[in-house]
Amino acid sequence: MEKMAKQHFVLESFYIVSLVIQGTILIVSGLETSSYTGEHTFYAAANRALQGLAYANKTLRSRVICARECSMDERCKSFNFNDCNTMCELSLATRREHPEDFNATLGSVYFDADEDTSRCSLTDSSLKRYRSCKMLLDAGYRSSGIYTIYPEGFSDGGLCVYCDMETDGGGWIVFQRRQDGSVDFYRNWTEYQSGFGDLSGEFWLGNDNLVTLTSDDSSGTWELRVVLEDWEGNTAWAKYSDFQISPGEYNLNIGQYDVSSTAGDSLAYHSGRPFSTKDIDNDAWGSYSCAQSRHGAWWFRNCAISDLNGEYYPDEHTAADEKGVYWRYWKGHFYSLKTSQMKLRAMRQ
Ligand SMILES: *[C@@H]1O[C@H](CO)[C@@H](O)[C@H](O)[C@H]1NC(C)=O
Ligand SMILES: *[C@@H]1O[C@H](CO)[C@@H](O)[C@H](O)[C@H]1NC(C)=O
Ligand SMILES: *[C@@H]1O[C@H](CO)[C@@H](O)[C@H](O)[C@H]1NC(C)=O
Ligand SMILES: [Ca+2]
Repeated sequence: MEKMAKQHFVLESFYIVSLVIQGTILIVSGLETSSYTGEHTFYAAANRALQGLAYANKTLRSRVICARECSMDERCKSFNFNDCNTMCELSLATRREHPEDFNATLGSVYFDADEDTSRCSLTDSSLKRYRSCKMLLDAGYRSSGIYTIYPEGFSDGGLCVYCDMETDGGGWIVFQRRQDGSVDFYRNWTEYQSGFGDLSGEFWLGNDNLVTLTSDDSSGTWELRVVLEDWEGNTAWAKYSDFQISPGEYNLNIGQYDVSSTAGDSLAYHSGRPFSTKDIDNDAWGSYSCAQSRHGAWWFRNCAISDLNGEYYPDEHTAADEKGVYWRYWKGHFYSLKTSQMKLRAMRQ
């Protein structure tokens, strides 16, 4: 194998990737230089991950930087790099030690020092491209996590999503998550349009992605599920049929509220409304800006019966100004919730 003084990144056909790192490493940005002694060769298995053995997770720019992190830490025996969300997971063990956890994972690449690892690649020809989390579930992918899906209307690279494979039968594409306030949700139109945050933490998947997903009716209509948690650990949910987001102003279209839901219907009030953000006021209340006064971004009418993109409070906080993360018919509009998730699933696929 060819060796170079600098990092060397060989991309062969069929995803067999080798990475040789020796001596001084110059990181691509050109700003950061770091050196260490020793020599590390990592072999790659595409579309594979060693699951459940990570001792550290980091969002890093590339697999080369992830390789450097691993080679600089004595504890690190292998790592997974997910191209979809550029997540680098360092592990204490290798696939040989835990073959039962060495699973097929679309979009992830597993690396360790074992030459034979490159034979474990799963190539495109042995992998199907699935259009949704539901199709992945039906194909046997049972763990919740980050996957690349290939719905109609997206480019070849597909769409990187978090699939919830457990709730209510699984197969849900999560498009909103609040859980700790680590991501600011008081953002502008452009940011809500393209999405923001971190798929393994708090995020908004993006209004354009929602339009593209829900406009593909080749797989039937979509259902929406909202899952909420209060500060005492109680949970509640609300489910709706025929969820669709329109192009243009991202109007919220929802059908029937599932009467067996436990959270109450705090979304019907917003049905049909366009989206509003702090910089684009599409609410029904004249020159007053609901998004600005509520510190949120939602399908506001004369403001809100729910606003799950409101300001995150580190406790229930009696937000008398309705600025919190709330769902009125469950805990009222002064109660800011601990967690919220919004997810969609194709009803027939
Ligand atoms: C890996 O896949 C196997 C078989 O599908 C499953 O039993 C196991 O739980 C998976 N491991 C993890 C950590 O998800
Ligand atoms: C790393 O992330 C995975 C999911 O991507 C999670 O299951 C695991 O608990 C995380 N590990 C650590 C140490 O944060
Ligand atoms: C939206 O916010 C981003 C990030 O803060 C900023 O770069 C961008 O200029 C803003 N766009 C508008 C139209 O204000
Ligand atoms: Ca207004």
